[in-house]
Formats: sequence, structure tokens, C-alpha cells
Amino acid sequence: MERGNNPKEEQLEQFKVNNYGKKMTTNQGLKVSDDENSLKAGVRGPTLLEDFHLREKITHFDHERIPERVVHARGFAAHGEFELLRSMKEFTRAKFLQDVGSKTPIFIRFSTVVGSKGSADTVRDVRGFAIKFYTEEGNFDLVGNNIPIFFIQDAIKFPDFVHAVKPEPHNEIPQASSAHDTLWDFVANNQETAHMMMWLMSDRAIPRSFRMMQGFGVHTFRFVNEDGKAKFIKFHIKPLLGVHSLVWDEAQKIAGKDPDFHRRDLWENIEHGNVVEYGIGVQMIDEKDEFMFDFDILDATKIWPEEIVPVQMFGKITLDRNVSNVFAETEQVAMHLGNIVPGIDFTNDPLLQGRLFSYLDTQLLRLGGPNFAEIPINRPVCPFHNNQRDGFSRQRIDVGQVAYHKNSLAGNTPSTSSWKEGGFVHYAEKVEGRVIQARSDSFQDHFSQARLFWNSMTKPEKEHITDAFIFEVGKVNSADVRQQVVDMFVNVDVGLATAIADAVGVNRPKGQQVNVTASSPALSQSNTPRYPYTLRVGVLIGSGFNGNEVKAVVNTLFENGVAVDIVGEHLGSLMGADGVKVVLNKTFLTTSPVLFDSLYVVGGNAKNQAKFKSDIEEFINEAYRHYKPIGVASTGEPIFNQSIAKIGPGIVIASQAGANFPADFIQAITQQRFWDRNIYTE
Ligand code: HDE
Repeated sequence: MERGNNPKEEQLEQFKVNNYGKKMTTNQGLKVSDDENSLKAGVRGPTLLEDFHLREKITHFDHERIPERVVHARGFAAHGEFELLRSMKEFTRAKFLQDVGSKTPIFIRFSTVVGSKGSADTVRDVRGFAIKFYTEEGNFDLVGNNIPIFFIQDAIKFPDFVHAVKPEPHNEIPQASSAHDTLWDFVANNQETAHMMMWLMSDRAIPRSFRMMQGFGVHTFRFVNEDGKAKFIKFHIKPLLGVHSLVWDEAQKIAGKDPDFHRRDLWENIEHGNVVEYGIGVQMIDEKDEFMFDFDILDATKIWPEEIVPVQMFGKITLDRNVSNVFAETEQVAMHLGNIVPGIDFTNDPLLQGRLFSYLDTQLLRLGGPNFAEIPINRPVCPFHNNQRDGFSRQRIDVGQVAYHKNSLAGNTPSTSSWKEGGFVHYAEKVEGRVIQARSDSFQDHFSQARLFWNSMTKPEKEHITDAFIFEVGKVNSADVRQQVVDMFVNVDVGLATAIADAVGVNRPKGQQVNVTASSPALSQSNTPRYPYTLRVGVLIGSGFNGNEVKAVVNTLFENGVAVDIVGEHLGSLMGADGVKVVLNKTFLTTSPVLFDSLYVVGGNAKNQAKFKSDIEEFINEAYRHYKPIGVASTGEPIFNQSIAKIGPGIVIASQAGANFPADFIQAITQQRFWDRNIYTE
């Protein structure tokens, strides 16, 4: 499947309409003569009901909105492809996982969970990571998140969890935030949330970019091969650029400065043709080993530590095309983990089972009836035939007399397919037991893996988690709930719970942490790959700069695929001391230090020199406090010296580095954050 030979793209093309340069008509095709004035009895007279164009236009407008998703309302999506790099034939009969080199069109929708459609991108939240694979055997939807576990174990608790985390119902406050009484009350009184809350308080919940976060299928699924042999699996998606995060203060400020930070990042990178790539793989457990672990593999609040069950990568996911229309594609896409293909199957995870019901149900309401599979973005690329008929807004015209099975009038078609013919046959798992409403004992350990996660964090990561708890629990009005949270998290770590207690004004906890000393290095972001590619540097510049020096640095940035914004007092161009010209694309007003991964302080002269210097100083101070690398050109040193920044980790000074400056600066940008910088020294 080469670009331009993508069956989904070809299918979508047929539905695209370009109105540019065309005559305006009504929806019935009638040419419109006046779109400014409604039909009236006299120029100042009453408007007439007869005006069908007015009525059609206003009526359509009145009905433009559909309900936003009850969770994951704010999303952003792109098209791409999946390429198989290792055949999984041994484990699964899924056709798209057989032949190395085969390509499958995909559509990925990223999202936040709690916020409404218009909320900010960088809030502390889980990110949805939902992929629709348009395979030859029908759509396979992997509706995952960027965190490998979930808040609850049984779907019956989902409405309670969502009611607790969403804005409180009496005043709709706070928007897109878990830092409030009802969520923490839910947490303390439903302690299966412990592990997930550790992840939510970690840097995973404030990603730097959709391109820099992992994806997880979360649940345990099955691979089933041609012989009907099954394995338990968990899906993993790993970003090429590594897993990177914002810092909390920065994330909050970006929410104001650029609420579209993540969508803009993805959109621009795809528009610029940059590589947006992830690897995809699975962890696999043999059926006979189902009970070999100290966690239940059906419990969605548990990971399978990668050191025990390694991830086997089998393919590559690339995003390379933005949507043409956000409503038609991103908003109308109907993800459903019940969209499955032969060779992949479900398990008895009670969270998964409930989801199998929920997604179809919610789409019936959100997309207005049972025909949403006909919406272009949802159509499979293979033909589909059955005896389902009618319903609101049916598009296809099923011809013929017969719409039932079995029949003789149509030769008993459409006919069913056996396993051998590629039919989906549910995995014949042996089940037995009594009908009962209860939770398995093997689901009762809520703290061991929460502590495993804590043990796996580096010192700065632990500090971020502690600060996040202090922030969130500190926003809880009820002292009683604050105390309950502290008393709960002592099970994870005494030091953590004590630090929270001291900061939020409640009693220190009495209990003890669970006895788990193991750690899983794969959980720490400190072990992730790092590249300068597509990171963003702000060049802070005035006139009179040293042209050769700046040119050499900017060229090195470009060579390394770094995105560069030239920031100054005004838009337009500037002249260096040696006649070199630069074009400014941002001003101190239109951008902000929180929108950059690094700064290159060139300095120079400006019309309002005092303000220019103060603006740059502010940019340096903020970037320094957010542990970012800062490069200082020879002309930038005087301003740098006035800032709070101290020479030390991640500070690269041209007059000291000499000819090594561009390379040293790139190295610092690659490192991204310098946690050993003490930002509070006098
Ligand atoms: Fe969802 N979830 N969910 N969820 N979820 C929805 O479906 C639900 C869960 C996830 O980009 C809804 O179309 C229940 C886990 C993503 O369009 C709804 C339960 C995971 C998306 C729904 C869960 C997810 C949704 C809302 C507990 C990670 C956005 C609108 C049993 C594995 C998909 C919609 C997109 C969306 C129900 C738990 C991921 C209401 C009942 C666990 C990425 O059907």
C-alpha cells in the first residue's frame, strides 16, 4: 500500500466535496439568488414563512451539534498506516498480521477523558489512544489509553467513577480536572483505584506530545491461531521518539497560552511531513500459565511487568495525513472494541465485557441511530452484506426482495462463513461456575503494584508524584476526605503519605506500606529514548547579532530536525552586525517560554531595549525553572547574567564552549530536562 494506493483514502475521496469556485444552491440543488436578506413583505416588513431558503439554512444550523462523547469528548485524530514487520502467523490468524511488509490503513483518535470538547489539551488526565485498523477482514478497533491500567475492575462501576471525576454536578466545577472533592472521595472509598491514581499523579498524565506517549490496549485479549490455539495478550504501542512529559507548572500555563498545544503539535508535524511513528507489539502468556502470577491476568488494574513478560514488537504505525474535516472524521468516528477480526478475541476481564456493550450503545445516541457504520470514516474497506435494514438516514439501497436468513429465494445468501472460510468463530473457552455478583479474591490486592510503580520511579519522578498529590488533595475542601486519602496511600509509601499529610493539614498516617521491594525499570521515563528531532527551540533575538555565529547554530538545529521559532520585538526581519538577515515569526507577545523545549538566547538591540531585555530575562527565568536547556550566544550573555539562571546543567554558553557550542547545545536539547538543577538556590 503506497501513498495514493490506500484503500481507505480512496474510499474517503469519493465523499469529499470542494465548494470552492462553485455556485451556491439549496440542498435540493436550486441556485440561490440572495443569501443576505430574508424574504419580507416590504423592506421593513415581516419575514415570510414562504422563504424556504431561510428555513433550510436556519434549520440545518439549529441541528449542527451532536452530543459530545460522555468521556473522551476532546479528541484529535489523524490518518496513517500500519506495517507488519514480523509475522505473527504462529500466534494469530488475523490476516493483517500474516505477511511481513503488508500495510493496513489506520485512523487514530487521541483524547483526554474528563474535559469537554472545548477544554484544554494539557490538563492532568489519561489520554485516549484509539486506533481503527481498516483490515481486509473488517475493522479492528484497538480502543486504548496511554496508561496501561484502569481505575476500576468491573464495568458496573464506570458510571460512578465518571460521575466522581467529571465536574461536580451542582456547579459544573472544576472543568477537565481531577483535583476536587468527589474524585478523591471516590478514590478513598474505592481502593481498587490506587494503582491508577499513582499513574495519574505521575508525569504520564501530562505528556509533551501525542507523538511522545505510549499506548496500551489495557485489557487482556487473546490471539488465536489457525489451529485454534490461543494465547493471552496485551497490546503495547511505543513511540519512536520516547515517552516525554511536561512539568506541571508548565502544563497549567500552556492550558492558557495554547489550549490546543497537543493538537497543534500533531497537526503541524504531519503538515510538515515529519515522521510520526510508533512501534506496536504484544506481551503473550500461554493459557497454561494463567494462574502463574501474583496478579490476576483478568484484572485491568494490573500490568504484566515487562521484565517478566517481555513485549514482542511486530509492527510499525505511522501517521502521515491530517483529517480534511474534523466533524466528519474525528467527531463521527465510532470506536468500539467489539470491532474485532478473526484471530483476535476477548477474555473474561469484567471491565472489557462491559465495554463491549457500552460503545455500540453510546454510538446509537451520539450518531443518531443504527446506520453509523455507513458514515464514511466508519466504513470498512471490505464489502459488507447482511439482512439489517432501514433506520434513520439509511444510505445504501439494498436491492431485492429478500432480507432474512435462512431463505431459498436468494439461494440462502448472504451466507455465513465457516472458520475455514474466514468466519469469526468465538473462542471456545471452557467456563463453569455459579451465577454470582461478587469480585474474585484474586482481584483484592490493590496496593502491591501501586508500590511496584512507586519503587520504579527515579527521585525526580517521585518528587513530581508527591507534588501532584499535594496539589490535587490540597484542592479538596473536605478535611475528612483529605485524611482518608492519606490513610489510603500509606499502603503505597509511608514517606509519600506523610508528605501529603503535612502539606494538606491532616494527621500523619498510622498504617504501614505493603511489603513490596521489586521495581520495573520499564515503568520509568528516565529510561526512554531521547532525540532532538521535532523539539522546538525559541531563538530570542534583536538586531546587531553575530551573523556567522547564529547561522552556524540555526543550521545545526535544522540539520537535527529541530523546529525553530525566531522570536523578537516585532514580526518582519532583522539585520545582524555583519549584514545577515533573519525573519521573525513570533514576538514575545505571541509566544511564551512554556511553548518551547529550549531557548537560544541571542540578544542584541531593539527599539525598546529595556522591555526587550526584560522580556528575554522572563523567558530565561521560566525556561530555567522548568529545567530546560538554554543556549547563550556571545551577544546574549549580558541578559543571561541578569536572569535567575545559573551556569550549570543544561546551560551552554558560547563564549565557553567555543566551536563546540552547536554540538553541545544539540546534546543539551536531546537531554530535554535537567532535574539536577537546583532552581531555588539564593
Ligand atoms: Fe471507554 N468509553 N469506557 N475506556 N474509551 C468511551 O465511547 C467505557 C475504558 C476509551 O476516540 C465511550 O464513543 C466503559 C478503558 C477511549 O472515540 C463510552 C468503560 C479504556 C475512548 C465508553 C470504559 C477506555 C473511550 C464514550 C468501563 C482504555 C474514546 C464515547 C468498562 C482501554 C474513543 C464513545 C474515541 C470512549 C465506555 C473504560 C478507552 C461511553 C463503560 C479501560 C480511548 O462508550
